[in-house]
Amino acid sequence: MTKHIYHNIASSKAKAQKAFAVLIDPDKLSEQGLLNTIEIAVKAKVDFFFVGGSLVVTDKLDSMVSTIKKHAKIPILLFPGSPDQITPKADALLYLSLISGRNAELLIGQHVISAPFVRQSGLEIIPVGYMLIDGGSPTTVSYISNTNPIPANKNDIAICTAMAGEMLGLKLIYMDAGSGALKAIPTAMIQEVAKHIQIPLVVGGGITTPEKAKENCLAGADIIVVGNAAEKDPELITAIAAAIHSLNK
Ligand code: 1GP
Repeated sequence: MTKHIYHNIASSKAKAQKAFAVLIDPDKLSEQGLLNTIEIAVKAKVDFFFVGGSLVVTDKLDSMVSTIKKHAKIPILLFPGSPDQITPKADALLYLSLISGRNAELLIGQHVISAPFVRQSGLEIIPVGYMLIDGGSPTTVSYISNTNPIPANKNDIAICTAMAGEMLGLKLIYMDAGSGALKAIPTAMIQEVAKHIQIPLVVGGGITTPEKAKENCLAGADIIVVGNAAEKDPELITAIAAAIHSLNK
């Protein structure tokens, strides 16, 4: 397997090309729902599938990744809530360190326990500084991770956290209000964080409109992630992809 996904993300950033990732939560989509989402995503030229969730209670991950592989060439990046959400059938692993929190397990503990298995998977490993931002109500991820999100009006904390993540050598910063967040991350915070880091910036959580997706890109996000809204209305994928890609020359 060639490991070129991060290289492509970084070179897109260098060219100011914006990308769209659709998040697939294996618990939430039926087989038919997945096929429908794949078909729409292929037509809309979606750039990535992220697959995973903070709490996955079914064992459909492996078969869902196989189904995506069978029907699309869109790269599949695992976005695991825990080390058991890893399958070598995907293309890459977002190797998340929850740098907004102070839960040692999610900063390093689970990485240590799963290291041999992760290495053996052959997946491209992309080290990610994962930052939870308060989205207005407790989300599954804030509950499960047992961490406090960064308050949505504390730009300075977000900036310093992202800067520290970059200086630690992490390759992406992912700012997330959490799946289904009431409020998406404020544009001003995205703008401030983007100004202070060189590495690509991923933004997700509570994004439900093409306008917000585009606004986030203009503020400096490089990859926009949408899960919930696309589950409810898969056609939204087409509109959001068009809005994001309209910024690319
Ligand atoms: C969650 O960023 C993702 O981790 C996507 O969030 O499901 O709210 O789009 P939504």
